[in-house]
Amino acid sequence: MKVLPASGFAVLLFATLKFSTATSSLLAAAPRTSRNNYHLAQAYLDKYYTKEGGHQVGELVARRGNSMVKKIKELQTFFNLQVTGKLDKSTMDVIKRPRCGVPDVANYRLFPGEPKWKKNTLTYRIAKYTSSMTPAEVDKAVEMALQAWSSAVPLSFVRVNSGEADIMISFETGDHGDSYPFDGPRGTLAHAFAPGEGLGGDTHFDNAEKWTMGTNGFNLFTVAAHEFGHALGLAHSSDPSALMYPTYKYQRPYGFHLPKDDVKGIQALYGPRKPFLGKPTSPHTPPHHPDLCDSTSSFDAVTMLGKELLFFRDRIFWRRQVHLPSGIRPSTITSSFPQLMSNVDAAYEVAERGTAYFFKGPHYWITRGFQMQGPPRTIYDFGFPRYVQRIDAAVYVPDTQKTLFFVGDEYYSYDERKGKMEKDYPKNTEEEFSGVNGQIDAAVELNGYIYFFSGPKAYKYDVEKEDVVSVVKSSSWIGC
Ligand code: TQI
Ligand code: CA
Ligand code: ZN
Ligand code: ZN
Repeated sequence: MKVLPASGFAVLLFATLKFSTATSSLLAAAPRTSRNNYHLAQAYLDKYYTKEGGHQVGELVARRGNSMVKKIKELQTFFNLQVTGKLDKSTMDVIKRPRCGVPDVANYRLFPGEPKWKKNTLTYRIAKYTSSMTPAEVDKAVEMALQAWSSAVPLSFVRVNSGEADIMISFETGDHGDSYPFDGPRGTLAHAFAPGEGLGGDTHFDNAEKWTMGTNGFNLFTVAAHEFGHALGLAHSSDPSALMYPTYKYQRPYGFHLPKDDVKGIQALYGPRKPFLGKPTSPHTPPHHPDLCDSTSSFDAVTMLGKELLFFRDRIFWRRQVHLPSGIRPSTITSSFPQLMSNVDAAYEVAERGTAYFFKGPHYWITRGFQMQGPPRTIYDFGFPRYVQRIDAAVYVPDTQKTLFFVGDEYYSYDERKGKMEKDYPKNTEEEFSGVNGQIDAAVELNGYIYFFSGPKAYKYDVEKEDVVSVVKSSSWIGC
């Protein structure tokens, strides 16, 4: 078996699906006494929660009991379960799930001496811009990259336009006076200094790179989010799913969530955000859905499914009748599509076939209504090149029987009749869909119009006129 990092849901999802047949038979064979549960849990916790577990040998039974509770709580926090410290049903379900043999320990690293900021409000200033993006785009990418971190810890970032800020941000070429000259296109993209006085926190981007909002070049949000991790005190992580892992992997700015390992790392330095509001959730209220009507957020995916429109964001989806904007209710994705869990990238339906397709990372699932049809498949079945690792949005256009897949600032066209990707793609989205700006987060076709969701905006695009006919707030679609 390939060794996988055990942090994060993507991996778990993979493990669960892959071995689900083995699970059920194992579970059926195991006697379900609580004593048995205790020993199973103990073995599991000792194996995967080794950091505290190693030095228990020879200690008093009472102490050992205590540390079990601690480890159970850690596990419950890790798997987003209710933190009871007890071996309740949902906890035992996780423990009994087969998995790869890698502990759930963190892989983040701090710098030697663990430098960190000694105040909670930090100033930043963008002192020099690049010519490859507009200043407004740079401002937005920087703001979103800082916000990715401030959402996890009690830090706030305040922008200033003059004087010395804690985090001075600039695009620089070649030698720029800090004895770390840039090297022209590719190679080093950027660097940041660990927290401290003077150069501390300062973040420089190589102006020789092609910086972009999309995937055509280096994505500024992605690189800035990584650099700000350094500027806040994180070194590189050995967890390949971490933002601080030292390889470039495009991250979608909208709907971005700091990976678990980075959250653990930054919280090790600054503690969690709002530590006193962390009330345990009762078993019958669903976990908090922050700002359901947040007018700045977009959707991860939108699709028709039968007679309903489905809107996905994070762990939630909304169902509505096309012509009835009332009675829209959010529910968790897990409750209807357990395999998808959260953060669906894209979805579309081919109504005449009665099938829908849901995309998440390099996998997709087929459904008939709410019924999943078999295990996940790979998106490379559609003929995507290997560098496409996820899809931002997908929409089926019945008139042409083509499905359009949006990836970064480009899109692909898939011929559903021939079952083949069309030649001469990808094409640039903004060039082909005049009036639609920014990266597409989600798209859906209704009565000859394609609705494109991009950040807080929803564009209504007339397919025949080839132009945008109106723009509304994305959130107005779910009754906000
Ligand atoms: N720049 C390196 C980086 O930020 C510079 C660097 C190496 C560094 N080791 C460091 C900075 C330790 C602070 C502390 O990682 S880079 C990525 C990657 C780079 C690399 O240009 O190579 C990103 C910049 F590898 F993750 F993709 C941004 Cl996202
Ligand atoms: Ca360079
Ligand atoms: Zn520099
Ligand atoms: Zn780095």
